[in-house]
Amino acid sequence: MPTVNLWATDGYVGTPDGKNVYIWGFTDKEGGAAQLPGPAIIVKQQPYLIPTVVTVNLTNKLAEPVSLVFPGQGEVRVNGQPAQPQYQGDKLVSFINHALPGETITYQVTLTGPGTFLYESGTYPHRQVQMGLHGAMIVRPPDYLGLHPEKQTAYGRNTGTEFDREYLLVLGEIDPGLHQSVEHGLPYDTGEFNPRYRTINGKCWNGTVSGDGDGHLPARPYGSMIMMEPGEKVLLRCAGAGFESHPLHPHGNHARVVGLDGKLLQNCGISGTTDLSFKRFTILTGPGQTCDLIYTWTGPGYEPDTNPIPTRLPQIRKMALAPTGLTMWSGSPYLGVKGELPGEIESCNQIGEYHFMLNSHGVPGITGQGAFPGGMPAMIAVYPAGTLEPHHGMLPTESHTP
Ligand SMILES: [Cu+2]
Repeated sequence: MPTVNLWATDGYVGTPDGKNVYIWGFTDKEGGAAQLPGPAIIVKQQPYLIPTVVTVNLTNKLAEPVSLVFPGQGEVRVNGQPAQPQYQGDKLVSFINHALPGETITYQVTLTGPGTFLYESGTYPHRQVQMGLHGAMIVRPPDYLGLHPEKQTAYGRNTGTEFDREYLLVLGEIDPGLHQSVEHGLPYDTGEFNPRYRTINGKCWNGTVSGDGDGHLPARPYGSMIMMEPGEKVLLRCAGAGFESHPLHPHGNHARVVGLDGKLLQNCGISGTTDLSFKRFTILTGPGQTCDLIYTWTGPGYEPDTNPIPTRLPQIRKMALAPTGLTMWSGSPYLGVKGELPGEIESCNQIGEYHFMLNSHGVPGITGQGAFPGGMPAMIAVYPAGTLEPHHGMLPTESHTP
């Protein structure tokens, strides 16, 4: 059975306006700094009817109690006993047994089934979860087999959830006022919540287009640069870790919602299976909610010889990104083709790939310091067929050795 070791600790993350924000968070490295979001717990379920129990050892390096809750999972035992909420007098402190400063506590979590979930602190959650004490939990179906066309699925074979690549998008916000109050031990009124930064995997634009494990963002190792090839099925695992709802819109095509809150949108009745999955223009992930989407892009006719598209070059001032002299235009409307670009303009499309935005349609969500773009736009990059390495967007089959 898989065992995961987590430490609750603190750290700092940078913001696009050059500030450093104090955070709390989890790390799976002893002596490591807090990570935002916490390390994804990825486990493969045991064959059906055999319970899968994940052991999570939490060591608390913070100065107040910290605990872990696992929304959507089955029974949780703590140090072998049934879990209990914790009170101080008549005041609820934790939804579940917590670790006091310096202590280690062991949770045994019985999984309910495959899907995308969150784990988070159950202690003063209005403060601790918002400070960063949260992460994603991904449960793979028992028949999961990576790189197998029918068995690389979100919910199991024959559930219509096969995918070619997968990306984790943990959505949240940062109110620097809260973080500053916590850093200096001052009181904070949650009613005054005023997030200045909306984040995907802890990052604002343009950190959202950095890849997995980019060295300059060590506390935030999960990328949100969606890289794919035409026709591929891309599983987007969205998890709402903040207080706000985030309406994400992938440009280029609608996405199909195949799972909500770690439940497959399919009903198996006596007379067969009813497919309850649906396509949406904009997909809302609410606080505490998870949402599994499958996104495909198949642009018809991107052949310069057989399907010439009469396209006029945009004006130069519309092609550049601000005054940088960079553009997302390759100089050609054809996938995988680069054309002439005038003047000093340099193209970001290194091999003529297409870029679409994947962004929040909430206005505060796509601005930062009052300007667009900021906050939570990310990008989808469609690469010409056969040019993308298979490892892009592949999370490990299991994050911790069984
Ligand atoms: Cu949009």
